[in-house]
Amino acid sequence: MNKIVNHLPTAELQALDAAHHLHPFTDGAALNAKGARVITAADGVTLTDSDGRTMLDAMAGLWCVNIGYGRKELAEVGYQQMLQLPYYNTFFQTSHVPAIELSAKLAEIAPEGFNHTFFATGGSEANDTNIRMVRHYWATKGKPTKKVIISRENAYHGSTMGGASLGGMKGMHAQGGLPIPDMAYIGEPNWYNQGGDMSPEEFGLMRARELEAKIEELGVDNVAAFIAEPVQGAGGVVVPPETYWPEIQRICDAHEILLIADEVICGFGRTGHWFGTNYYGIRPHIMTIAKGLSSGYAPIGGSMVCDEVAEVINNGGDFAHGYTYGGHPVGAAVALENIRIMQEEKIIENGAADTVPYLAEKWAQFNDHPLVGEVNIVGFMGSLVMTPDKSARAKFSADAGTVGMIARGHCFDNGLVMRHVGDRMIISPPIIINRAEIDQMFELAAKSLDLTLADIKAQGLYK
Ligand code: PXG
Repeated sequence: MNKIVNHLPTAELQALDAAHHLHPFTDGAALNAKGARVITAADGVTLTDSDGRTMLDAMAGLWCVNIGYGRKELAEVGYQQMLQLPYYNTFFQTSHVPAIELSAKLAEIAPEGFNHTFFATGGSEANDTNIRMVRHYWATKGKPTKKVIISRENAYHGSTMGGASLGGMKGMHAQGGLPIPDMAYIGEPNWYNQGGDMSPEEFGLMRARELEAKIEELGVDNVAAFIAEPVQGAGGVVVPPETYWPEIQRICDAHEILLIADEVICGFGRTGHWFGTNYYGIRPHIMTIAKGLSSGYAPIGGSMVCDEVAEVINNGGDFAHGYTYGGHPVGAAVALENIRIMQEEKIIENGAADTVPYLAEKWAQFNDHPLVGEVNIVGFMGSLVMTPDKSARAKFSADAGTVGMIARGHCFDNGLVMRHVGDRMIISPPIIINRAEIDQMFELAAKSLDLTLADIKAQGLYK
């Protein structure tokens, strides 16, 4: 394969990066003082940086390279599509082949009753679409007061004004005057950190019933929808107690509101199923999709809507909404090829039968590590909660994230990209990861946890 290796030396790239590039979710001054790690190539589950160092990417980029790096078929399809039709839109009575074929393919793989997609270029845009679409839906049905969207604390639904407002991250709301009006929040189903003396099952029910209480408090005539990730991803791979989703479903069925499942991370095999919705048996009205839809090879996202919503939107006159690059022909062609490969190679089915249980078994071994208070795993997404005292589910005396940052540093130094969210370590590797690579990931993670434990003992953070 022709790898592009004629780049500038790392120090020069870092200097240019510091001089001209503003990074997302980054303390710019701190980054510029040390220089960014520059990734130059990748193959399978392995990244290469500008110094030629390799790392096992246990985050699949940003939860998206589900099919793994280096699939030439996707490059070929993108190239051919650019030659054939690099751009056209689907506004003003036109359509194009990749968007048509992708929308039909999505209808085939999605849960029953999902036959329509409104395209965007990523998850944030798709969630912005959802805000406007659910409000337009209710207005079209003669209920214009149904506007409030209920979400959850610590949820992540994107970084646009709409997406970040739907999200429940306080640090994000604090910047830029968020949330926008008509948003409401309930607690997150995070038993480990918030469940106190309750059993996980009791806590799951309690959190779900906050939705019912919130609908009653606001008045159902004012509530448009509830949005949630089947498993919270960016919030730290927070897996809800088993009682949670059935109770949420009961509440949504009992009240006249729409359920939006944000499948941006959970979709396309991440949970060992096509959608997180399949994993939990949830019946949403709308699903947000992005990331694994194209395995990150090209930007594309969308809102899949159930037949009832599609019918109202289709018959509600002009829906005055759309993005220049929504359903971009190259993104759509690449997504189609990605899904073709997933289907033909039975990537999700084979994973579910083999590597999903294998990873779960390996990951569960971290229960025995002295630093680990809880182990979570659903399909190919997992977390480890670090604690100075397992039995008390205690927090560290240092600020949240201090120990997580130490662990993340050791991971990088050992050639493993494993992220931290506060003091949780999270993984979301390409779903094509094989058993040998899972073993390697586990060994590198174990080594990094051991080094972290030694460090924090020396610093007096572990009793
Ligand atoms: N919904 C969910 C559930 C997501 O995880 C988005 C929407 C927004 O998608 P776009 O394509 O607009 O980024 C996401 C994105 C992190 C991290 O730190 C997670 C995401 C994005 C950036 C960082 O884990 N998820």
